[in-house]
Amino acid sequence: MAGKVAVIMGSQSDWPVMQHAVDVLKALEVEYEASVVSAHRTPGRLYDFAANAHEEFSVIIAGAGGAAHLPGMTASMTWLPVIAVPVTSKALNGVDSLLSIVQMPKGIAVATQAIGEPGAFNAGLMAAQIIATSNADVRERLVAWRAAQTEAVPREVC
Ligand code: RP5
Repeated sequence: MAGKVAVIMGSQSDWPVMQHAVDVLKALEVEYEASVVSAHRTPGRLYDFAANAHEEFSVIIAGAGGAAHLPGMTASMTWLPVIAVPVTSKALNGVDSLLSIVQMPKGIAVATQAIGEPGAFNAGLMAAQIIATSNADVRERLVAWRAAQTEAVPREVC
């Protein structure tokens, strides 16, 4: 069934955050491929990836930090949905990444998540939700995962 996710990040140093997206995809048995694609250090790699991504993938998760243009540049070159993760930065704790990514000018859409680990985790979930619209197996696992999460919240405070 359809639905492979590309997980790209601007640097190997983004992996400690971005691995949380991959953790979710693994848990829900969603096919994925993770790689480093830097908008400013490997622009040729970015162009090749974005121009051809629709032939292999259904959704893209893009994480980057600092003056983070990877998600927006990727989105400008593909019609696939791009889910963005503002990676926590050393200088400004990811606020720079968030503001760089979230303020996309009108005309090119990027689905920006929260800064850091929660954003990466939710990016994985969002990608799975998109895949679930056309893949019944992923849908079933996602619904079960959500139910287990709900079940795990105790009512009583101890
Ligand atoms: C961005 O610059 C990357 O996404 C990363 O978050 C940040 C720092 O990269 P490194 O200097 O650690 O490779 O392009």
